Amino acid sequence: VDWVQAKDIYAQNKVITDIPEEKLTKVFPTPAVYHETGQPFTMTATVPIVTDAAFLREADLLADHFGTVFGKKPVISMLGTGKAIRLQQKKGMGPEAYELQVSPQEVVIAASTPAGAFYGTQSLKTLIPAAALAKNQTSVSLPGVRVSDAPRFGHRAFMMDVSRNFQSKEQVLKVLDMMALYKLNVLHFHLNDDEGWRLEIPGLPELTEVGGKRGHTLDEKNHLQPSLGSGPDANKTSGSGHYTKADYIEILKYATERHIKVIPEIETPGHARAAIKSMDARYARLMQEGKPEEAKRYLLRDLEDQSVYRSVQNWNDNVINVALPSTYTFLEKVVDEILAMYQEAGAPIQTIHMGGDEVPNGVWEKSPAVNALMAANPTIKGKYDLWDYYFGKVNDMLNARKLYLSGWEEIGLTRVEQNGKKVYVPNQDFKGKNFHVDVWNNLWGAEDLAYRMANAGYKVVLTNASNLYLDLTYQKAYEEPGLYWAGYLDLDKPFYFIPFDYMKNQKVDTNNDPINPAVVYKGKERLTAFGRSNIVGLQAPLWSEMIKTPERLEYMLLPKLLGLAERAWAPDPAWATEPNAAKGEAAYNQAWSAFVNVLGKRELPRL
Ligand code: TNX
Repeated sequence: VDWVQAKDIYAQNKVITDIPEEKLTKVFPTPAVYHETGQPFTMTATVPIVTDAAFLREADLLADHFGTVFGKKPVISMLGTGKAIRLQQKKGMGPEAYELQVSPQEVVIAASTPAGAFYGTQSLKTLIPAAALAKNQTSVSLPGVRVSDAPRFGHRAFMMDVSRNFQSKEQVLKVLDMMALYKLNVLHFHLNDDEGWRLEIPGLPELTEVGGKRGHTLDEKNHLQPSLGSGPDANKTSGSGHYTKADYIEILKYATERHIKVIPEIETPGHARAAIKSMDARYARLMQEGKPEEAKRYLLRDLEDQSVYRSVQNWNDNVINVALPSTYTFLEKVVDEILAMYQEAGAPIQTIHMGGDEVPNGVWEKSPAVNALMAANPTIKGKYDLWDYYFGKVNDMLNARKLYLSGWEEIGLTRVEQNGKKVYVPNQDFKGKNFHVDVWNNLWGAEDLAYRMANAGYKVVLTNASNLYLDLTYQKAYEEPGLYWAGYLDLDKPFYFIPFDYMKNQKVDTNNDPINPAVVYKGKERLTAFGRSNIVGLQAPLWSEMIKTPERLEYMLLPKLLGLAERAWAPDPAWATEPNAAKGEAAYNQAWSAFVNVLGKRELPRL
């Protein structure tokens, strides 16, 4: 048995066969209100899609989908009586809410907004029997349902790391389609890291010429390998690469049509080796051309810096210097070029994610530029003051462009002494700023960190590593390659995640995990009512140190992503609050079967 077969065995073991198929909801994620009427609608290529003007784009995408079912696209019109699929604008519904009614005479999707109408069409798509997708059909029977639905969270995010290993534009578009089908609305795009810079920035060609090619990654034993993964000799196509400006604009347009916002991440000041090396190369070139002033313009490190450090992932040269004016010139240039791409694509942008995670101790300590900054500003006394200085400046820079700052939890943390111990606490200086933070650490005594930050006033996107890090392997069995630093991650982990009380009912399935034998809730702080109002959503990242091919990406993504989609969209299931364990288990089993139903019979790619 190898790890590829292992996933199938795993899935088979999980299939609960005693639930009749007709009892499963046919719309996924589970809608807020769902009834089956037993009165199907027969769809053919000659049935028109009749839409209000506001929903023409959504009608067109739906028609495209039926086009693949029938081999012929149904007609779209704005007027028409008789048998039809109707997209109707209705006042007073929520920003992403929709109603869907399938009856023998007509299918009606009602919503106030194009996003709502879009989600109605996605639900309708899940009603098409999977068999119909296999070959050209003359007609398909859509089961009769009455659905009234709206998402629980406004921020339903998938984070895609294309730095460690690259994925093609085509693969990104495929991921966007998948996200749309499961009603996810944010693609957090991790565009740079130590191993690579993946977006063309006009005027800074070195970023992609140097930063898009060079690469290192971790092997199965977590040892650094200079020529694996994103290096030029990477197997298949996933190593080097970048998106041109035109590619990125195409991605943005595609996402926008599908009501997905793309949050670009510029990872700083740590995890920034590719950017640093690229700007080093630019410096060397311009020095050779005899242009020393221009050479320094975008430099990201202090050439005199003697500091010694090691990042968690073993780099000793991956942190940007926060004291150099050229650092901010660089960031402004990158931000402005990115904003120009959004403008050209007509895509919305409210925030840029500026990273902020995992800056090692020892950085900046022996940098003359940093020492000069500290001498001129007596309030800056060490790493954490420098941290405030840096993110304060970055925040102002984004605010000046009508954007707000988002980042990993660290952007909102500071270190203080409590009872003789140094501990991380929400940074009061930044409290009330319009940040949003992705809180990943729910381990090692930081189990309640997300709630502490939300209670302190930060807008929080729950990104709990042990439940939502899709790059963690499914299980230990069969020597499946991959990371497991926060435990193993199968569909149970995201599925069992209870956003407002995430240690409750958590199925601790440790797979004999030697690193995290059991997640024990050490945190004391519970979410307050105010804290609840600050939880803006959920996010699942797929880090790509180990993702060297598109097949690997899909293998790690599915079915785990469905767990995220369900928890981010659907209300808490009965079992989350069910005091009777047996009943809770039955409800879970039913939901599991719904997954398997979706997974086995719908349009999901399988390995
Ligand atoms: C942690 S938690 C990281 C990433 C790695 C990932 C691997 C966080 C924000 N950073 O740099 O890719 O673990 O699972």
